[in-house]
Amino acid sequence: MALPTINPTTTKAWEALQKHYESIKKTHLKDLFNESASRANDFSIAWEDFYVDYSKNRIDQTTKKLLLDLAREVKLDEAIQHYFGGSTINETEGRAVLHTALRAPSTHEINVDCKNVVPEVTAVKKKIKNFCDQVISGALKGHTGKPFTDIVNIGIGGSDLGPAMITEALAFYKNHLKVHFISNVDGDHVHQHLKDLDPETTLFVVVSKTFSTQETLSNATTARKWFIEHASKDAVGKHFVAVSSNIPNVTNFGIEEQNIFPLWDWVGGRFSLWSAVGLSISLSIGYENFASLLEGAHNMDEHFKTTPFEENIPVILGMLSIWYNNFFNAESEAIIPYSQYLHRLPAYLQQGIMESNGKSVDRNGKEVTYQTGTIIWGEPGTNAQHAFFQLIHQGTKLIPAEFIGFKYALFEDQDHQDKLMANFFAQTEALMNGKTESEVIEELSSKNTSDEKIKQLTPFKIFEGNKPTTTVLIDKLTPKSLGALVSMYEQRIFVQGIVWNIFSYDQWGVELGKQLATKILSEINKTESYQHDSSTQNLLKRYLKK
Ligand code: G6Q
Repeated sequence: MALPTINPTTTKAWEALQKHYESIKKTHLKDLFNESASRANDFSIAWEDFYVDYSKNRIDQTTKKLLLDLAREVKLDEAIQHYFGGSTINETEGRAVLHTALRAPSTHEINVDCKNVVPEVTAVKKKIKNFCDQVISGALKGHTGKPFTDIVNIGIGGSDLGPAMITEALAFYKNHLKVHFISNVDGDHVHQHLKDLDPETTLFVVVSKTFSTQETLSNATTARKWFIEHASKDAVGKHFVAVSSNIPNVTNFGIEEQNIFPLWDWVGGRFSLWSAVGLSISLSIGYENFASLLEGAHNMDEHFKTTPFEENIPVILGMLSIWYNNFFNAESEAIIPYSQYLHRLPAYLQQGIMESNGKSVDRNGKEVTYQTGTIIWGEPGTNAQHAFFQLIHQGTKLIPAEFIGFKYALFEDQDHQDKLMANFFAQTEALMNGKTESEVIEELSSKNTSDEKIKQLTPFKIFEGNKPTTTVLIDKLTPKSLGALVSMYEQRIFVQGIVWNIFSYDQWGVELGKQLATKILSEINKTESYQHDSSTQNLLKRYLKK
């Protein structure tokens, strides 16, 4: 076994944390700040252009010590070595987990089964660079000699969410190419896009690690059919490229081998944007920017690998999440980017976090007896403030929230930026402080409200506060800082998976989903018939009655 298999609840630290929780659970954050003038400094980390302030969390020095004791007792340090060293830590699929190798400099040596994988990674990067340079410059042309104007990424899950999120997030850096993402097997998705595309100037990038995913193959087939109808079969080679590790399936589909960008089985789908799966990112922002994205991620990897736990951003964030999930029994966490560019980040992280750590069997093959996984949700601020923030402020649930913001705006509109960031800072302060009864009464009195009205309204206007938040303040949204941010979350996923003693890098639930519809589809196509429960039977009957 490459990874330790320690049940976290059997550790001394877990027991100590349980006791400690009883003593701190009612303590108000305001009191923690009043007790220590150095709290903000004590519980924050400055790293490169990141400033991570976790002082508005319901912790004290003892909490931090015990959480890090827990990390040590479950042998997180040993696990990190195995992870970066290329051990087979994805045991249920018999694979290493090395998306970190995709962003390592070409001088590094990372061995999988005694073979250094870095030269292969470097060769594929070169292929990506050459291809993107040619498409962007217009040197590579469509079948009628026109340069490409539109790129269509066809993929789903890990072959869609990462590239789509990053392309949106780095829209400021993009070139003239328009990038589209088609993922859903819902035919309206593909046809809605196709209707506006020009077959002479459109390049399709079919992304599927396995090249056997129903959604992607259906969408690619429909796109190919549309292309042949509007152009010709012979021209397919000029307009379709693929990213896959299944070369035979791709060539069977009709894409030539030289137009295939390979990836490896040690790259998990949801961690694959750093590989050729990120081709559409590189096409959209140019290879140099794509390389900066990788560089930022690599820098965070190094920080994670080499920094003592006390100052290690992913370790601290991961352990805080464990604290709320397993001791406060928090049901979910919010991620609120104060940047419209990052509007797809919560959805992207939902996959990374919930697919990786949504497991109920531990690394010993036994059912876990504690909560794993965290439910992630969020939307950009300030929009989120006008929507679900009410529940975070005054609802009955404890929702730890992460606020991500940038010091500098990309269009340098200082007026907007100041307003945006005023909200950013005000919300975490308000979530912490709340509003006391006397503050509410004072506020209402100052508006000449009658005593009767004050009495009636006061209970509704009180905010308990004590809502934990973590603030990630970054200088500027650049490819490099975004790479570091995404890596920060990836490494946090790893930390939590190790503590929970689960395998974070398989996804049998997704595999099941891939099989389920096949049976019913054959029934809809009237090639088979099966027995179902009466509910499914009725629904199918209704669907088939046209
Ligand atoms: C990610 C998952 C899943 C996967 C898609 C697409 O970790 O495994 O989201 O990325 O199912 O798979 P293919 O790339 O093989 O089409």
